[in-house]
Amino acid sequence: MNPNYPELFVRNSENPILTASMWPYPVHTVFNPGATILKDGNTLLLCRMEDRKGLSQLGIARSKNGLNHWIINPSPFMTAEPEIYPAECWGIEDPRITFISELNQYIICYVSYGKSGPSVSLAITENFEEQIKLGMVLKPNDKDAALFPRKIQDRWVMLHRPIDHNSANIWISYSVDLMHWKDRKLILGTRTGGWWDAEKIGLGAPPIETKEGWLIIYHGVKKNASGYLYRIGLALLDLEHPDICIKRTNDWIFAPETDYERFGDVKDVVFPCGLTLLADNDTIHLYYGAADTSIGVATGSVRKLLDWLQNQ
Ligand code: BMA
Repeated sequence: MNPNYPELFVRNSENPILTASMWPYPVHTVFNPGATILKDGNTLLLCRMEDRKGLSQLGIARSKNGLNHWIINPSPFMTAEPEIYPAECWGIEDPRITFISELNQYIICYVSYGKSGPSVSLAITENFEEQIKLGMVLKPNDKDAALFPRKIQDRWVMLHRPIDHNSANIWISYSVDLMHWKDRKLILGTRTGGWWDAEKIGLGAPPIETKEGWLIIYHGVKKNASGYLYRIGLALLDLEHPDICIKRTNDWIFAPETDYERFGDVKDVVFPCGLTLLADNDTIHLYYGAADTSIGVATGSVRKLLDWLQNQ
């Protein structure tokens, strides 16, 4: 940590909180979890688990306080089913969970990885006991998708990251039935040259609704002589017109620093896919994949993030 910058997300001292060796069955790595707080108050993480074939599936870990004493399900929650969904023949990855109170269901946006590249698929679950896959909704090459928790002007809204003309930016799309998405629009693009988010960007966790707008945590990638660096920044989208970005971070706010973030299967990666907002409606637990190998959590405050963003 550099004392000249604010520490907007504070790492938990027990990080990494989840590693492959804690799993009740063989997995090579666990990372990039989606997150939610269940009706019983427990935190649920839907973790990407990569095996020694190199392919990923999704498994559940639960904890009372979202920090420690994790209980891991004895078998995966969602596996790739290439016979039914050929688009997931190389696995399913990077889930992002949104609770939709209007439907009383959780919607999981996840990456299906197949021969044409990554695509966005949806699954729906009431209680994380079982789930129903809705199938692919955004064709390859597309990923890093999450739903907003409510309809905006009578339509469901999704952020996602298509590769368009070799450029990886955050787009918004709309749907009336969750299956057909249209009116795609670019809302946040990579910057250029030496910027920390010049190579590619993508949504991190699902948007957080605040009075000031939708707070977005996104990852930005910089390419340098030693490879790619995955760091995290913020943006604020207009509440009723989320295709309008009101504010965007100049500085990144969280970056690989510790050994477990700097070294692993893919070095120098922090990659959040989920967060929980605690009962005070301010404290955030941000869950992130560290070096594509393990899972870390860092704590932040919505108020402090917004204040910092407004002063950028
Ligand atoms: C991205 C995704 C993530 C991964 C990251 C770093 O493109 O594939 O799943 O964590 O790269 O390897």
